[in-house]
Amino acid sequence: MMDEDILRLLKKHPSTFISGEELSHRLKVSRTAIWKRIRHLRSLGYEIEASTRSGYRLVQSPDILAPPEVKPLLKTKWLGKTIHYFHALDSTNSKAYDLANRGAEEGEIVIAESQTKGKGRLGRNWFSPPYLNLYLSVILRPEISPHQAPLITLMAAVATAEAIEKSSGLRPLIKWPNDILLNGRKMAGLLNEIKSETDRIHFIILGIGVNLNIDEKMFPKEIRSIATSMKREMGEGVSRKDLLASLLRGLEQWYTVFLKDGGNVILESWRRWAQIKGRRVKMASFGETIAGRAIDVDSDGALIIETKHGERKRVVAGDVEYRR
Ligand code: BT5
Repeated sequence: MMDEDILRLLKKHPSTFISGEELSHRLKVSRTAIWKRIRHLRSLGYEIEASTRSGYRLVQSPDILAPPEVKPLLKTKWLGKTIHYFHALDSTNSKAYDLANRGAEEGEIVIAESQTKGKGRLGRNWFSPPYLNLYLSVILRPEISPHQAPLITLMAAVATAEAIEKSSGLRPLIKWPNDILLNGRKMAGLLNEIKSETDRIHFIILGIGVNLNIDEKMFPKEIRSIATSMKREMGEGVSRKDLLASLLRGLEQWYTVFLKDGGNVILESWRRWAQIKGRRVKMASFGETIAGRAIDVDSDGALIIETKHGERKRVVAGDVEYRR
């Protein structure tokens, strides 16, 4: 908490110094404790001028997603009140899974500025360079049956699409089950991991990666033609922390609705974002290839496809290709 308090006081008077004595008086801690926190803030990238005579002055705040930058923007009741923040992690999902296993509570979140082993589905990789994008994992402990868990993925997709639209005015398309596309390219991906028993969920880790301020040329060659970012689509960057705050607010609202009223409202919204009915699709699912027209998603979030022989197939997981 103290970092946020110090920054709040420094930001109040951006061009003037505030003495160590005043800070220590206001926050009721020693001047040495203040100095230690200032050193910590500097290590996070805050440029803070220190003078023995006059005290401290904030020269510049870094564009980072550290709690002191994010918390003042949060408009949530419980989601994101505890933020586990890292410069680098192997994967925010792995970290969140670990924390949840040790008893972390619903609503705690993990954020990293970069990931060395960002995870996609089926052992695939999520490209996660530092300080440009969003890599977020949310711990949820819903009291629902495990077969309803896919609805949480649909919910996260809706919240992500909405947050993207709010901050850019662009209208993304949700591609079942976990992609957010703009002009046919992937801007965001979702990876949910569950720990459950047959009839009970211990926790769900909601992993969300959104490409925000990365330049097209920075994408590795293999994905350059299939990936996009907010910057590429808009021609300019966005505030990562504003987008994060708006995403967390949306997630909290949708999750509350889901727990209270069930999945129908989410499915209705999801259908508007996904426009899936009647699309020609080809799917690979558990070694089988299915081609046909998408009919809809069912009440558990599974995709229903009608093959050219008129046979209806229900698919719970897999990779979809949209065909013209
Ligand atoms: C996904 O998998 O789309 C899930 C991505 C989830 C990433 C988040 S970041 C925070 C959290 N912590 C994690 O460790 N993961 C989650 P999938 O549908 O399997 O797509 C993976 C494929 O997308 C790769 O094989 C590439 O082709 C492509 N890809 C990789 N990095 C990308 C990027 N940054 N942007 C767009 N496409 C990418």
